[in-house]
Amino acid sequence: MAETTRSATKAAPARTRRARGTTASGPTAAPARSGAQREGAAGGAAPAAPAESAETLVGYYRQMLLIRRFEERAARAYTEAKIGGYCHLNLGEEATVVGLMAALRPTDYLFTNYREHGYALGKGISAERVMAELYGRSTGVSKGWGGSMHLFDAEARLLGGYGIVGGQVPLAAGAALAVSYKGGDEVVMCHMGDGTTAIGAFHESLNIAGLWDLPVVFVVINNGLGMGTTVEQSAAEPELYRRGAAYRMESVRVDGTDVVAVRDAARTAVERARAESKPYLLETTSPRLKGHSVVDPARYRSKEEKEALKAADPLARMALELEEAGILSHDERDRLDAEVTAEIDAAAAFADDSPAPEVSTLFDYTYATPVPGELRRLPADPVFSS
Ligand SMILES: Cc1ncc(C[n+]2csc(CCOP(=O)(O)OP(=O)(O)O)c2C)c(N)n1
Repeated sequence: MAETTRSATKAAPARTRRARGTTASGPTAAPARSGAQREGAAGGAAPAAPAESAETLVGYYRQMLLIRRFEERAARAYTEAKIGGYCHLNLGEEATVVGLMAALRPTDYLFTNYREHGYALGKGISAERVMAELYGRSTGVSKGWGGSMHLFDAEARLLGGYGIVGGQVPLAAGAALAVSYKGGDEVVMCHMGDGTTAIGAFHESLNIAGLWDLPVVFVVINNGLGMGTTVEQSAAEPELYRRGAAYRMESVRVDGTDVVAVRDAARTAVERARAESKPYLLETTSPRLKGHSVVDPARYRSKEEKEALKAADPLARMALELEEAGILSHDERDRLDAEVTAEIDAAAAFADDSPAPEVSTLFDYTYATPVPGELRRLPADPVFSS
């Protein structure tokens, strides 16, 4: 049975029913800080998991498979020197990615860290445009200037892709303030790794979001490691979702390898942010199947640990579940795989065939508005060549 740290108070009624795979923590009794707004708004039972249609489940499986094949191709392309710079993969997080994205509307905003290829795909950006960005091509989502860590597409409302650990968290709080100020009903979702919860900006952002009732869902993607450091080595409170209590923010931990459980927990969080303008802290737990980035052989993991990871693979688990439930046979799965692999092959070919960006556009996206007297320092510029 899941553990709870909720205090049964008037402001935070005990949950009567909890979504599958979740552990919850609610705000403790709050003095009347924002008056009636806070009264009775801190609890709320999570919706029961609906029975899923075979179509929905196969659809989720397909999306997870797409992310898996995309990331495998990215790793290969990196070793072929087609991708430069840093490159971090979502291998092991596929169920988390798909579950979280299924809870968002197209108009909702998303901020992530540098481990974001799958989220870009989940936000509806084509595999071609994401792969082209990894290859540094002008057809990429960030016109080839961002690379793997800086995917950005304002139209899809993916507002990055950040390489600075925790850099995205205050920006997400700021975006939620903008939504709130304009009176919109969009929600901001902000992802980060477990290691990020020790960064000062994480706490500052949660504090302000709690204080000002911002419509933002913070999601800690807990893969057990910040590079090679375990959560237990770096966090005084390793049950990270409990950090929400310090900001009187409802928080839940969910099994990140269960796509439906993630989606349901995320829906609860997102709807709470949308309907009540309350922030939420969601923690998902999933394995990081490979190293921190594609160049990390993860030598800090024992042979036994690496072996155990195979059993934790969410994609293999879902394939087995669908087969056992008579929803997707082995042959059907192979066909799906061939289809998805062809899609990724096409994305890689598109990236390969795309041109590099023009050098003259190097500084075009540095500032939102023109900077008077800016020294552009392009190759033909005397300042650059002198
Ligand atoms: C401010 C800052 N400090 C250190 C780094 C170096 N660094 C890059 S990734 C990383 C680990 C972050 O781990 P976590 O937040 O758990 O995310 P994950 O990589 O597991 O997704 C560190 C320390 C950085 N990029 N930014």
